Amino acid sequence: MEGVMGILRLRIKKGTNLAVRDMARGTSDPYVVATLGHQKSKTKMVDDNLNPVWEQDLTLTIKDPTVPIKLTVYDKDTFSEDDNMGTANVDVNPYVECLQMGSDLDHLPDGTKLETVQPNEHNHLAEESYIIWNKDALTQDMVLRLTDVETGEIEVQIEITPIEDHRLSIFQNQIGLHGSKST
Ligand SMILES: [Ca+2]
Ligand SMILES: [Ca+2]
Repeated sequence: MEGVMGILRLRIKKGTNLAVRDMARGTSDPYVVATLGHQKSKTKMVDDNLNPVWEQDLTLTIKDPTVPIKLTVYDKDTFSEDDNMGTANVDVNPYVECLQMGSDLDHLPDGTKLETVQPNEHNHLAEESYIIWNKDALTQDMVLRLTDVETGEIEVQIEITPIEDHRLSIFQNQIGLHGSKST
């Protein structure tokens, strides 16, 4: 667990109005792959559905706050390579900023709104979203507009549970991570 700042649970809820990648059938068989650095995790595939409900949790660990989580939707195909149905990135930095509040977080009541995140060209948000402190974790519900595709949005919830010992040293980690290698 060395260098780990927090455990990140990504709930992949559903997709809306996704792109057609099986032209003959006019549909797709979508699943979502989440990557963060070298970590990779994916949802099950939903057959024949452009508005799939996955409701599946993927778990990743945050080590470097400058690396975004990349979500890619694919259409599962049997006789050819799976088709790309768009991507969206989740910036981890706003959570790291919240984690820097350190032990102050412990005194906050559940449901405290820590930050409002507006849609911009980097975060792929389709609408305004909030980082909430709830039950010893940061959570955020978001609707992400997929890029590199003609249509589609996905709904995800992110939940980050801070690792106690690393709370105070997060800032140092942020500065020292690049170029330093633990052996
Ligand atoms: Ca296909
Ligand atoms: Ca397919």
